[in-house]
Amino acid sequence: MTKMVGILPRMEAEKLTKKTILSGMQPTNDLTIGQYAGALRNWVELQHEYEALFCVVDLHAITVRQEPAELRKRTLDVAAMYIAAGIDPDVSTLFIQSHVPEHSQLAWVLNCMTGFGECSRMTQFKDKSATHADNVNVGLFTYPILMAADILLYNADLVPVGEDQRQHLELTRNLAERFNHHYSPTFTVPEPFIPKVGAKIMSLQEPEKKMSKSDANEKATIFLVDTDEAIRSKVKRAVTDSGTTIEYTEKRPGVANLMTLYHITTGKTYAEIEQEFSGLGYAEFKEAVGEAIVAFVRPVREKYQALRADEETLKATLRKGVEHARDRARKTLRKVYKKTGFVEF
Ligand code: ATP
Ligand code: LTN
Repeated sequence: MTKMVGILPRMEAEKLTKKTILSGMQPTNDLTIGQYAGALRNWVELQHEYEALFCVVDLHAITVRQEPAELRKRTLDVAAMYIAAGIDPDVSTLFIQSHVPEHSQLAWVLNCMTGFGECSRMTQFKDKSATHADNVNVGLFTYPILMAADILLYNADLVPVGEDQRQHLELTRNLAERFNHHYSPTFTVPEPFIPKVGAKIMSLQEPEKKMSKSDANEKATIFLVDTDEAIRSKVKRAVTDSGTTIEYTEKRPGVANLMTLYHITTGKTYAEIEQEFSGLGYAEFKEAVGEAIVAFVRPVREKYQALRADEETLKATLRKGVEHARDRARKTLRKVYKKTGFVEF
């Protein structure tokens, strides 16, 4: 191995020795500051330390109804946003999930190893069945198994996600262990990477609820494509409480959430923020939070718009990514098929 490394280009050699991270997001709407805080921010941080693969999970997106032209556009939008937020396509592998058919193929094998009861317990399934009661399809039910396939196909060591994905990661770990135990060691059992701060950014309108890209109330969510004016107005109208001081406490989720957003966009600690606003009121605080988010989002939005204006380059980046992803995926699937007992093709 050491000898081989000497004749390989540096990046390829590093890929052979580094641990792997993998993550993805659904192209169901514009990305939010919540997704940045919970996941994307850590992808950017970790990409240099790990061999990093990031996909746009379009197969997952169709578990709720999608308009085809919109889905196609949003898939490229999300890929561009990954780059705009700091993913370097020369360092990380970026690709579209449906371009690697091995995801669906491995998902089938894992489907046959997952209990009906295990899927029934998934809280995201329960929530989505309630919000999409007119379309509770089987794909929504087996969604976490496809996610497990995404992760296990690349033997990811670490999966950077927000708090709401913890249960899916637990299922992924169980499936990896089950397969390894039933056949022979095959999959890496992945660890979730859920940040201490920012793993669950709350809605600006209902601070007891997660900020979601599909919230019906636009004022509840800050999108990374929002204009400066939209951001200022959303923060100004954010629901707080009847208190007056700026303190980080779970008892005041609205203020705590704004403090977290201020921390994410400025790097200041909670103690520094409390100090900065001691003696000042909510109006001054919200104004500062609004400006900090504007200053953070503006360059991301502008870079995104430039990337999106050149679709050919974006598609070429994704084509380059998929080649590397497929190489890895094929190898894992071949092993899995063999161990399962399928005759070699
Ligand atoms: P939806 O609400 O439409 O189901 P979503 O907003 O949860 O979607 P996903 O594509 O499911 O978006 O999430 C992508 C990643 O961003 C996941 O790792 C998820 O945990 C993280 N994430 C999403 N929303 C938040 C949030 N409010 N705070 C922190 N992390 C979040
Ligand atoms: N279910 C995830 C998206 C997702 C994902 C993955 C995340 C699909 N496949 C693999 C990490 C690794 C969500 O955020 N809703």
